[in-house]
Amino acid sequence: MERALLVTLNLKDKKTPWKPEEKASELAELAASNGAAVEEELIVTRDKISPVYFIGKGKVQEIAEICAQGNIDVVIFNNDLTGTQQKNLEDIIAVKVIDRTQLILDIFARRARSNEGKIQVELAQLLYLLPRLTGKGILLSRLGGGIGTRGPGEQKLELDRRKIGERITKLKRDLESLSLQRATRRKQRAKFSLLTIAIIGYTNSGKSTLLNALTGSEVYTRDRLFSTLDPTIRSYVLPNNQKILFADTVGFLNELPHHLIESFKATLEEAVHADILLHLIDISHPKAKEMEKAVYDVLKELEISEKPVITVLNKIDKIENNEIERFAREFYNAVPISAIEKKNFEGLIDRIVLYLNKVIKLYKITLPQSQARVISMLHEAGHVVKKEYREKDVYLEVELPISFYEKVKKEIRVIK
Ligand SMILES: Nc1nc2c(ncn2[C@@H]2O[C@H](COP(=O)(O)OP(=O)(O)OP(=O)(O)O)[C@@H](O)[C@H]2O)c(=O)[nH]1
Ligand SMILES: [Mg+2]
Repeated sequence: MERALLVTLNLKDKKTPWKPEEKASELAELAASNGAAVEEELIVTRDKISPVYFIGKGKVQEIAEICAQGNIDVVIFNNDLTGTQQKNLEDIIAVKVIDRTQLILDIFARRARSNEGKIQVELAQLLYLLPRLTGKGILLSRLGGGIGTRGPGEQKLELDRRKIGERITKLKRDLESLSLQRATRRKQRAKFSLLTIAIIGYTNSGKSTLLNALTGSEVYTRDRLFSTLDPTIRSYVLPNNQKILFADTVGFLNELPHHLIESFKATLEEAVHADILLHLIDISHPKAKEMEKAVYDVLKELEISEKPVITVLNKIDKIENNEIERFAREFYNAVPISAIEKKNFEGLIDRIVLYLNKVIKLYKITLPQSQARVISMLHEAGHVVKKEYREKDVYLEVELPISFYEKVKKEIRVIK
């Protein structure tokens, strides 16, 4: 276990929705989620950021002493550091110094399972590291392994500048070809796809637990940040026998670095292509309101804030009953549930059906009986309200996702 010292900056006069202590406690959770032992947490108050040491030199020397006395292995800063700051800090502190983004990337590297996920993480790691490597390659290798030095699959990250360049070119090429394959697969899937609801939300809000409870699947859940990295999709049959899909997705975080979102577009793709977003909020968390905002910030970056969103308040088993009503009012029109105790799933399903009506329309379709495959497809994707055989044709009244109908209307040779 690496022994960590955490540093959070408190900029005077800068009002943010998260207090320094709250930011610090989230950093501690991130570090612990990554297997570090948090030994010390410092909050440093300053007027402005120093380009040389980020914080004051006196403070850096203090940190160096704490590190020496406490056998600290790594100092983690809660803000992005420049290469110069990082190098200057390491020169004085004499232990490895990393920042919040590197910590998050390290977590992602250890959680990545899919081939594409691994390439995305390593690429993001190297792109982040490259401009920060001023003489640091030697230092990092001298200071050994651990957080900030490992890529996906526990392999050591490349630290040689020249080799990094080659590696980046290769990873980009691999990613491109994978992305082409993915686009083809998605096209095939989209042609006959079922309606998809993506479960999104802040990390640790209970997304995987909800997917498991609804669909009886066994996605790994744990009380730590970023348990899920690769998306899982499972089918679900509504009370009217219509089949839909639920997608579990990677969790969001406050101030998720922009380029990190960029490199995770593929992982977030299920959210991007979903018909409806189910936004899960851990209502028992004191920062629930701010977390909701952080999620909307990411949705904006992904350019999907216009999608229909069902807000769901999770973990109501952890709060008082009278509070549930207050929160439901506060979070406009939200559905309160407990994923773990399967509380109020009826309410959730009712709401989903209500929303489906917004993205579903009733279509009247006549087509030849010989198109049996298409007919069964319409049964799968929609809800058949009426079906009549007329000579060689079938007349169907079927509720279909608008997006589905738009995609397949050419294929199904509709006879009006
Ligand atoms: N008390 C309570 N705990 C819950 C509930 N739902 C989930 N949890 C717990 O919350 C923790 C996180 O659950 P996950 O399902 O892994 O959360 P997630 O949103 O998938 O998290 P990431 O994949 O890390 O983003 C686990 O310890 C769950 O047991 C709930 O309704 N009530
Ligand atoms: Mg999860």
